Amino acid sequence: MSVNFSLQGKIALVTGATHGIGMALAKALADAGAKIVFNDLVQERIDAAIKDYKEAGVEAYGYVFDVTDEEAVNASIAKITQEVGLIDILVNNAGIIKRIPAVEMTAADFRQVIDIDLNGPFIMSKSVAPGMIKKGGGKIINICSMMSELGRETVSAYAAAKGGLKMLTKNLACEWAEFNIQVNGIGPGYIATAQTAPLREDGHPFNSFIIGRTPAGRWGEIEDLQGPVVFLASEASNFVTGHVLYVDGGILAYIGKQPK
Ligand code: NAP
Ligand code: GCO
Repeated sequence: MSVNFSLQGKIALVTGATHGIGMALAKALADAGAKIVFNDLVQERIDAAIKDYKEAGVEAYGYVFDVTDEEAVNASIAKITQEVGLIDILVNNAGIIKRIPAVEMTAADFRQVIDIDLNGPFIMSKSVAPGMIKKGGGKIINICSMMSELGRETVSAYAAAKGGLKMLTKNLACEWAEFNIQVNGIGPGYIATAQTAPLREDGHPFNSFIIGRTPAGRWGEIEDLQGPVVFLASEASNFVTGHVLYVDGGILAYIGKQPK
């Protein structure tokens, strides 16, 4: 049985991929044969990332646009289509988190997280879908979170956005299946990146808490996400849609260490 994990001849757009999880996902897609397109908010970070990709042997095309700006997204997708080609794979990775107790969080802070983490993926998906339909199909992968399932103190906006992103994933999967577009999510657990650094540094008690709540007994590494993204971007997952694949070391399956 030859299962096709190859992405040869495919064009993948990964949002927010100048570092962190996004860059790791883009490099994995490139290793599987995809041509990489990515975006960020700042040209300097795009330029630095292109150098990083080149050092890793990846030819990447960088564009500056804000995923929440529908006009800029549509103009950029048109430019990408003209300069690189129609997008086969979209990874909605760009996202922010604000850790603020709900009673202290302003509506503006809440709106900003929802805008980037939920509206952004909608705007991006809506913009690339016509090209995918034209090509006869495509893959959309939304980077959700274990906070798509669970809450914790201070991350109300983020959990609401990622919970919504899980349902957006399921809904677009239903709407676009007839066009052979598979829409899935990846739900990372706690991954060691710049975004979670504040929770791990200087003996932060959260560090031992998470390790104790994770059956695998460790923080995830960005490399742990690379196999799952290639699977969901490839023909190997053509009958998988509306699914969120949790890459969390078992944390969502675990009630917690039982008392001795
Ligand atoms: P990160 O280091 O904060 O990277 C996020 C990226 O998104 C940055 O490149 C950022 O660009 C970009 N971005 C933010 N707002 C944007 C906008 N409006 N338009 C375009 N790009 C924008 O985060 P990460 O840890 O790599 O996480 C990446 C994704 O995984 C996020 O969606 C996050 O919620 C999710 N996730 C992370 C973890 C974890 O443990 N780290 C776990 C589960 C899910 P700038 O650098 O220019 O700001
Ligand atoms: C937090 C963390 C988490 C992770 C991730 C977990 O403050 O709880 O930042 O939200 O980023 O989303 O899956």
